Amino acid sequence: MATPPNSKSKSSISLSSVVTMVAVAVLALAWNFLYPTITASTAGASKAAAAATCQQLKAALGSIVTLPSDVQQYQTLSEENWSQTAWQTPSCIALPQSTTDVQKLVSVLTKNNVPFAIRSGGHSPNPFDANIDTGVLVSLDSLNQISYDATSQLATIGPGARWDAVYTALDAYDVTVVGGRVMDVGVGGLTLGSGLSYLSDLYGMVCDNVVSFQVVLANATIVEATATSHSDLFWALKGGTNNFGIVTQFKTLTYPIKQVWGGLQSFTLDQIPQILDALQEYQNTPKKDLHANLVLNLGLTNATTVGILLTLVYLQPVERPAAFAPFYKLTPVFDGTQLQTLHQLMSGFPTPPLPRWTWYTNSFQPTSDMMSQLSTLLSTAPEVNQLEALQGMTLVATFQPIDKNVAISGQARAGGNALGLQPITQTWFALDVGWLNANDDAAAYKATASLNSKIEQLAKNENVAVDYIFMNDASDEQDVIASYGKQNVKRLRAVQKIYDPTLVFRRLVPGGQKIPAW
Ligand SMILES: Cc1cc2nc3c(=O)[nH]c(=O)nc-3n(C[C@H](O)[C@H](O)[C@H](O)COP(=O)(O)OP(=O)(O)OC[C@H]3O[C@@H](n4cnc5c(N)ncnc54)[C@H](O)[C@@H]3O)c2cc1C
Ligand SMILES: *[C@@H]1O[C@H](CO)[C@@H](O)[C@H](O)[C@H]1NC(C)=O
Ligand SMILES: *[C@@H]1O[C@H](CO)[C@@H](O)[C@H](O)[C@H]1NC(C)=O
Ligand SMILES: CC(=O)N[C@H]1CO[C@H](CO)[C@@H](O)[C@@H]1O
Repeated sequence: MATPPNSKSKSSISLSSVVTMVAVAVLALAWNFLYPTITASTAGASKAAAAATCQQLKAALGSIVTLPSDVQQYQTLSEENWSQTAWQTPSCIALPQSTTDVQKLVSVLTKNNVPFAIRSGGHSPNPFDANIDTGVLVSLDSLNQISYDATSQLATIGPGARWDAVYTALDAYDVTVVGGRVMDVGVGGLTLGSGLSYLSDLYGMVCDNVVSFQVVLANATIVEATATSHSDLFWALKGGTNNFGIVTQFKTLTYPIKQVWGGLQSFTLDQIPQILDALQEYQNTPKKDLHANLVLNLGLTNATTVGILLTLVYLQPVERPAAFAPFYKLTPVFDGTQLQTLHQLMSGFPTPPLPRWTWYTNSFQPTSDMMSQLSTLLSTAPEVNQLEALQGMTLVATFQPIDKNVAISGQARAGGNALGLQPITQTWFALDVGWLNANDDAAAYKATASLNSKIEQLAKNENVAVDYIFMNDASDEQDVIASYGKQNVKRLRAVQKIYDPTLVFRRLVPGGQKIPAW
C-alpha cells in the first residue's frame, strides 16, 4: 500500500509550520463543508440549461456537436454502447477531434456548470458510467490514433481506440502492450479502471505500464502526468478513472511478445468441482510461472450452450507448458489450443450477443475449501434459478487468477499505483449477467447483487476474503475506490484538491466510480 508524502516531524515545529498547519486545517474544514454541498447541487441541473449549452457548443464548435434534432447521427452515437442498459438521452453529443476540442468543451461545460459524461469505448454496462440524460456526452471515439516509436519502444494511443486496432497497429512491429483481452473494448475506460491483461502476472495492470497520461484538467489546461512531472497525478490516474480530468492520450510500454500457445477449451458443467480444484492448484503452485495466464468462465444457465470455457494463454511458443498441468487431468469437449499469435488467440474469445448486461465482482484467496464451497453454492443458490427464469438469460461466473506479482510489479514502477493491491495469490471473481428485455432489469440486478453478496459472505466465513473490488468488473452499486484502502483514498483526495480544486469531475461528471467523501 502506498504511503502519503512524509509529514513534518513534530519535534521541529516552527512558527511558519504552525501557520501552514492552521491554513491547512482551515482549508480542510472548508473542503469538508464544500464536499457534500457541491455534490448535492448537481441534482438540480436543468434540461433547459443543458440544451442552451448545447446550442452554444454547436455554434462554437460546429459539426463535432450533435443535437437530438440530428436524429440519425444522434441515435447512432447515443446507442454506441456494448450494453443497452447504458443507452441514455444526452442533451447533445460532442465528438472532439483533437485535444484542443476537449479543452474547449471542458471550458464551456465548467463555465456553464452543465453536467457531462465521458465515454471512450462505451463498454461499461453500468447505466450512467459513460452516459448521461440531462447533460452533454463527450464521446472520445475520434481520439483513436495509435503510433509506435521504435527508438523509445513506446506506443502512443488515443483513449477512443479499441484494443483490436491497437494490436493490429503494433503487429507490424512485432510488439504488444499490456492491454485488454477482448478486441472491441475501449482503451480509455479499461486503462483508467486499472485494466487486467494476459500480461498482468508478468508486468502488472494495464495502467502500471503507462508512462505518460495526457490530461485535460478541470480548468481546461493540458498536463502530461509522468513519474517525474505531476507525479502525484500520475499515481492517482492509475486506478482513479474519471476523477481528475479527461485523458486524451496514453504513452505505454511495449513488449516483444508475439507467438504464444493457448486458446479455448470447453468442458461440461458437471466438471465444475474438478475445474475449480484445478484452478486453485494452478494458482497455489509455489513460484507460479508468470508466463501462464488464463480466464475461466462457467456458463451457469441453460442459455449458454458451451458450459465451461477455459482460455489458456502461455506467453511463449511452448506447447502444453507444465504450468497448466492441473487442467490436463480433465478431458475437454472441445480443445482449440494451438501455437498462434497472442492477437489471434484473443480474437477468438466469444461474447454472447445479448443486448443488456450487468456485472458484480469480489476477490478472494483461492483455497481448496473456498473452491469446493463455491461450487456447491453456485449449484444450489436460488438466484441462479431466478436469473434463469428471465428471457434470454446468460449467467457467467468468471474466475481471473491474479499472482502476487501483479501487485509487486505495480509497486515496482516509479510512483506505484493507487490500487492498494495486496501481494498475495488471489482470484478476482465476477458474475457477468446478460438478458433480453428491459422489463427484466430490476430482477436481473437484484438477483446478481444477492448472489455476489452470498459469495462475499462465503469468502468471509472461509477467512479468505480479499478487500479489493476490481473496478472494470464492478457494478455501480459497489464502492470500488474505498476498497483501495484508507491511505490511498486520503491521498487521492489530496491529489483531487490540487488538480480539481472546485470538484468539477465530482459535481459535473456524476458517472463512474467516485472518490469516497470520507
Ligand atoms: C466484452 C468485454 C470484455 C472485457 N474485457 C476486459 C479485460 O480483458 N480487462 C479489463 O480490465 N476489463 C475488461 N472489460 C471491462 C472494461 O474494462 C470496462 O467495461 C471498461 O469500462 C471499458 O472501457 P471503455 O473505454 O470501453 O469504457 P467506457 O464505458 O467508455 O468508460 C468507462 C468509465 O471510464 C471513464 N473514462 C473512459 N475514458 C475516459 C477518459 N479518456 N478520461 C477519463 N475518464 C474516462 C468513463 O467516464 C466511465 O466512467 C471488458 C468488458 C467487456 C464488455
Ligand atoms: C431455461 O430453462 C428453463 C427451465 O428449465 C426454461 O423455462 C427456459 O425457457 C430455458 N431458457 C432458455 C433460454 O433456454
Ligand atoms: C490549472 O490547474 C492546475 C492544477 O490545479 C494549475 O497548476 C494551473 O496553474 C491552472 N492553470 C490555470 C491557467 O489556471
Ligand atoms: C458501436 C457499437 O458497439 N454498437 C453496439 C451497441 O450495442 C448494440 C446492442 O448490443 C449493438 O448491436 C451495437 O453494435
